[in-house]
Amino acid sequence: MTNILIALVVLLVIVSLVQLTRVSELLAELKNEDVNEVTDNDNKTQGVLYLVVGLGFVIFVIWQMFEWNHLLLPEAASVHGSKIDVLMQFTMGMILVVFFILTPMLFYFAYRYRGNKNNTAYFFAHNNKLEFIWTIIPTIVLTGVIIYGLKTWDEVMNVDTSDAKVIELYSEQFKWTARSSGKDNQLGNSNFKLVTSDNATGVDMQDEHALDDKLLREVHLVVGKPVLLKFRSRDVIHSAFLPHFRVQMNCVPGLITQFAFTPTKTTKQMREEEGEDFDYVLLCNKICGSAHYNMQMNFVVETQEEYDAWIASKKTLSEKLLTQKQ
Ligand SMILES: [Cu+2]
Repeated sequence: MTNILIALVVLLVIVSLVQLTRVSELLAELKNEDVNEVTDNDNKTQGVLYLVVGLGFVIFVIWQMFEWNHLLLPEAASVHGSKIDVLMQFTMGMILVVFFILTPMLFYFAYRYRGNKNNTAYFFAHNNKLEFIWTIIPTIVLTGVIIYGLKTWDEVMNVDTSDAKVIELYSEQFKWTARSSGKDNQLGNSNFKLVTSDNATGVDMQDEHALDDKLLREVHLVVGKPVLLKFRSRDVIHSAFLPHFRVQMNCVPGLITQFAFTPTKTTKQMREEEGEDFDYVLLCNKICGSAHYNMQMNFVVETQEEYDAWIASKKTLSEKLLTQKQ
């Protein structure tokens, strides 16, 4: 009901504005004035409006930077995450410097050089020096930013994974299933042809590495220990997104993708800093269907002792098979 009322009010405002314009046009006709003629006064009004809008926009940007800053992610909770944060801050810093120089100039120039009956335009066709400056400077700066970005990407993606704990994240519309690699730290093979109602992720139980694998509804990680996540998808492209660790990787049907990282803060530490209800969360960052928004799983970062106790309480796939047979 409120929405209908708001729509009605907007409609009435538009109708009255149109009517007002028509009335002023009719008045001008009566006075024998040309409504299409732009006077110096009109230009001044437009110029001042430009200044007001431009200044308002810059003030709004500064206001939201302070007011909404708390909505941004907290400091990265992974080793590589701080590199990504520094890259982000560097890029954002440059954008802001350029923004705060150019935006006021843009609006001020529109005001300063507004139309004036006594002015004629200055014919200015070409200037090699200017062309040179505004081509070369952005080229050098952007090349630098790109090289810095590629270097960071290379450092983040090419890490030593030899002693990382291997965990698989299996995505489907609309949930995640995790598979821990068990004591041998090797995931058993899997194949989509093996997917059944009892074997929802298609694990090949003929492969001996699969016997000690554990299917999990929640992923636990040890603080300071590297982890290698392997991603699969059953249906469409999903995207595994762990915002607090600055981790994101597509999950592509028919392909295994991966991302290795080392968490640096336990869930407990984060709760002390960010509030009691904090949880590390795995989200899907590809719009993969109607319940995409609900596709998430909890991650917990804890000490080695806490992890050992938790993982020991979970059944391996071969233990599950045994209980099924009994
Ligand atoms: Cu998804």
